[in-house]
Amino acid sequence: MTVVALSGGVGGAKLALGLYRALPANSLTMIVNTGDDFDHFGLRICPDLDTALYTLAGINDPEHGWGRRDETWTLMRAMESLGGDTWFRLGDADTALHVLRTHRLRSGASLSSVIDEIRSRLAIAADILPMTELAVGTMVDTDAGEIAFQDYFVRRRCEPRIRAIRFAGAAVATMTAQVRAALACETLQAIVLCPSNPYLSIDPILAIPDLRAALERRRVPLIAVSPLIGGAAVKGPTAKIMAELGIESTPAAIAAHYAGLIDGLVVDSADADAASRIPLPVFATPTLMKTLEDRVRLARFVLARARELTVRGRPR
Ligand code: FO1
Repeated sequence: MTVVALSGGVGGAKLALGLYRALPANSLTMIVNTGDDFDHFGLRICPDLDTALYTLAGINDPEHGWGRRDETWTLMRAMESLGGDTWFRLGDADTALHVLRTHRLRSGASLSSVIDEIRSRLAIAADILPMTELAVGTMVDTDAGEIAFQDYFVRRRCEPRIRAIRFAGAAVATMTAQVRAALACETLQAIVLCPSNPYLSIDPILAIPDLRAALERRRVPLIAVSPLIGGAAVKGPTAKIMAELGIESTPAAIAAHYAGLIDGLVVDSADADAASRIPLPVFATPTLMKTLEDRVRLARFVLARARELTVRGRPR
């Protein structure tokens, strides 16, 4: 049995870790957003892929969710003293990964192969796949003009008001061969949309035309987990962005956003009454993931509910 999880960064990786621990070894494949990737000081930075690697390896910073635990910051202090930019905080150990990846990519390696090399080094028994090998960049149109993702998210702390979001390059991008194989795998049992920001983190994955088409052709249930708890996001700007885009921050709006794609939605117990307004199977359970036990419990719940679902419009 294998399970595919589509994920962005911190929130999605929490559930992915639960799935990783709940499933037998080598049963989980993560398809990860690369719309946040960017070049900084000449280094290729892939935040969501690195968050997936560090989280599944158990070496992520538990406070921020991104970066490594027990990190040191000599590089950033030296950078500051030299007058360099410090708005994007690169830890010393984390930077080793950015340097190695950049070196490998410049030597002609694919991003998929570099991530797989690191995955193997970190002894992770799950596949971690970039959604595409091609450049896709999340661009945020705001009242301060159009801004690249990290500039909006980190440098400007999501403060500008969002008017629209686009994924530059997505229309001509294609999924990787590994993503295609994972979605066509004979032993695939379920596909999970992790509780990442739907607009900034899951949409870039869904914007790749052949990847979306493969999801639509699936023969297995696709279940999403709402990132909202009682109308607010646990962390990050999901609710703020929904308000700015004129969307109510409710599970019904999340279900509508994924309409035509998902077979069921997991919502927090605080949102249990949303079910009556959603034309899909809705399952309520506590979705706040503070501990590893919370992550594994939610993962088991999601897998059990996925087993009960039928794929819309098609017999299984
Ligand atoms: N997020 C921040 O809010 N501030 C940072 O300084 C920061 C540095 C950083 C370094 C490496 C890395 O892999 C991720 C980092 N992130 C940081 C997270 C990153 O911006 C992610 O794209 C977002 O969390 C969205 O997933």
